[in-house]
Amino acid sequence: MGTPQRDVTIDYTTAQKELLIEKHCAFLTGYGQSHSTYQYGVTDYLRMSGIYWLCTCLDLLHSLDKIDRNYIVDYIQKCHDKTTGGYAPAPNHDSHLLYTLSAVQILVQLDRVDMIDKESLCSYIKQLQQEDGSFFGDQWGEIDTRFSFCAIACLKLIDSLHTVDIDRATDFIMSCLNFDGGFGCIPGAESHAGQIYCCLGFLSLVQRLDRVDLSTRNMLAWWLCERQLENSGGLNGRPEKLPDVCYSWWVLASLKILGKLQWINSEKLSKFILAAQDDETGGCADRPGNIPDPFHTLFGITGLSLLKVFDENTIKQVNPVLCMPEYVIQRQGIAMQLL
Ligand code: GRG
Ligand code: ZN
Repeated sequence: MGTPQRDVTIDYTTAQKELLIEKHCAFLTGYGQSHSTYQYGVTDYLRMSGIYWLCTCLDLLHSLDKIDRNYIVDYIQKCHDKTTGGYAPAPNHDSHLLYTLSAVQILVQLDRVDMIDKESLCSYIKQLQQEDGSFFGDQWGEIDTRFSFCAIACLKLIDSLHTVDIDRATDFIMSCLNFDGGFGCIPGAESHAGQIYCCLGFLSLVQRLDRVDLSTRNMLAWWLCERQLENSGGLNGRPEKLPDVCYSWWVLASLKILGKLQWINSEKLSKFILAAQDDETGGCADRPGNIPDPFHTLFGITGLSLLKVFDENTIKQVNPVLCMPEYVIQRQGIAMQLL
C-alpha cells in the first residue's frame, strides 16, 4: 500500500486562471518599499534573500527596471562583513552562507561582480569547510547540505571552485543519500525535496552527477514525481505533507536536473500555481486562498518558467540549478551538468 495523501480541495471552476503579471510586479516592488510596515520590521533577519527573491522574480517578468539598482548595491555593501568576508542578511547582523549566496546572486544578476572582493569571499567560504567535506553555515557550526550548495554556488558564480576540497565536499553530499533515492540535510536525515534540490544542484555544479547511479536516479525521479497530489495537482515536499507552491521549484528543478521533467503533469501543476495567485494584492501564496509573499511568488513564477506554459516574452527562462535568469548564466559563461 502506498502512503496516504493529504491534499487540499480547490474549486477550479472559479480559480484564477490568468497570469497576473502587472499585479505581481506591483506587489513585489511595493514589498521592497514598505519600510514602515510590521512585516518589514520583523523580516530583517532574511532581508538579503528577500531582495534576491524580488530581483529574480522581477527580472523573469521583464521588469527589473522597476528596482533601484544603486540602492540595492549600496545595501549589499552595508551587509558585507569585513571581518569574515561574508555577507549578513541586514546591516549589523552576522554573516551567513545563506545570505552570502543571495548577495552574490544579486550582484552577478545586476552585472556588478566588480563589487565582490573575491579573495576575502573565498577565504570566508574555505574556512567554513570541515574535515568531512561538509560546510558550517556560519561561525556557530550548524551543518546542512543547504550550506554545501550555497558554498559551491557562490564559488561557481565567481569562477573560484578550486578554493575548497571538491572531492571531500562531494563525498559529504553522497553520505546524505538515503535508501529511497532522496537526500537529507545531514547523514541519516529524512529525504526532503528542498535538500534534494541542494544536493542535485551541488552535483550538477561540480559536474559529478555520475556519483548517483542509474537505478538511484530513477528511484529519485519516482520519489520526486510522487510529490504531485491527485486532487489539487500541487506538489508537496515529502510524503503525507500538504501541497505548497514553493515545491514547484524544489521538485521541478530537481527533475529538470535529472532530465525527467516530463514525469510531472504540467497542466495540473500550472493550474495549481495560477490558483495560488492573489487576484486582489498580486503575489502567490503557498496554497490557494492563503496570504501571498515574495518567496512563493518567485517559486511560482520559476515553476511556470520550467514548465514553459508561457512564452519567453511573458516569463524568461530560469536556470534550474542557480535559480537565476538563464541569460545571466549564459552571459557569465557558467557551465553545469544536466542529465
Ligand atoms: C538559490 C533557490 C536557491 C536556494 C539556495 C536555501 C537554499 C539554497 C535551499 C533551501 C532548500 C530547502 C530546504 C527548501 C525547503 C523550504 C521549506 C518549504 C521548508 C519547509 O519545510 P517544512 O518541513 O514544510 O516546514 P513541509 O512542506 O514539509 O510541511
Ligand atoms: Zn513553501
